[in-house]
Amino acid sequence: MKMSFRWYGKSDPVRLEYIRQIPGMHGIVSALYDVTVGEAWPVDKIQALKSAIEVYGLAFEVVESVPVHEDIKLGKPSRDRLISNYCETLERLAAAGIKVVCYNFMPVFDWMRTTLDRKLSDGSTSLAFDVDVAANIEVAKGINLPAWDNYYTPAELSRVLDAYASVGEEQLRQNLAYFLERVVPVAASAGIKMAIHPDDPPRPIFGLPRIVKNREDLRRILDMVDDPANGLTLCSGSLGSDLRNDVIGMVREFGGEKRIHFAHLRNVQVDERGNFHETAHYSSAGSLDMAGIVRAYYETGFDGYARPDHGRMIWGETGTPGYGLYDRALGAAYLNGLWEATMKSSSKRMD
Ligand code: DNO
Repeated sequence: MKMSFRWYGKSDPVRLEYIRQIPGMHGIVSALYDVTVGEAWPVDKIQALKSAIEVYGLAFEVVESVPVHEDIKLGKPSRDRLISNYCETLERLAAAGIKVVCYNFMPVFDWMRTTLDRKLSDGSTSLAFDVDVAANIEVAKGINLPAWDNYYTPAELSRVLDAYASVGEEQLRQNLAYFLERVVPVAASAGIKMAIHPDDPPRPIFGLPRIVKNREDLRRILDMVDDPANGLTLCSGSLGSDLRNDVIGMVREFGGEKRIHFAHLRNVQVDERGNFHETAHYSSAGSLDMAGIVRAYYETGFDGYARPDHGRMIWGETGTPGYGLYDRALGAAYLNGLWEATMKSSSKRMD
């Protein structure tokens, strides 16, 4: 397991010189945030990002994310040109030493929450999702829920939402298959592993189709192109915010088949209805058995990339909700501790 840390580039208030001080930190997960979605990433910008990271002795081997243009998800005629740009980006990233590319296929919105600063009993704050609040906003169609990595102006947003009126789950799946059939062979020959991120939360929002929610969805996606380069970002917090999802079982199944290339590790406190808030990484803080999840990775011989995922805001830190330094650093230390303890208490030894 190669422990990594997400960094939002030069404008991220979390500094690389601090990230390198977290014990056991292997590398940085990042992206170019100033390239228009759909355009090929310029080689000089990729190189500049790589150098900025490597100066601190950290590896740059994972990109999160190369966003998929909405026309590809919608299956519009322009998709062929956009897919060829996507392939160009993958080849350029491979040439710069990138091994894994994380992406998602969520229509319109990336992750979604109803609160970014829910106050927890210890005084920290975290991201939360309330089913009723989301439903009310959906009814009012006042789309002002917080979402990251949301690239639309309000006018574009209403246009793109309308465009989905005729795209249901089945059509979206076909559009994903079309994308994967073209992108995976290029990734495979360049030496890149594609890793789709699950829907977050793993349920439809605003009536939009969602096709990466559970074990069956993941299985269908892997079967679309049966190649190790068509793999998963297994996000414990996203999948785990539906209590019907057996995260440990998914790690064992898909990890056993070597289709998990990137592990997002975080805990959530969830109720039966799907309300949840994010917690400290510790098992005792939330609904997920983090030790069991790490054990499943260990026992399936996982040697891919992992990162602590969203943290709470603690110790007075301000910055990007979920992506401060302190709680994610505690998370990385805890996860590394679980890994070492699992390894040393196991008869099967691996590094
Ligand atoms: C949220 C993240 C997601 C993820 C994308 C991958 O914090 O896990 O935004 O980066 O969905 O494409």
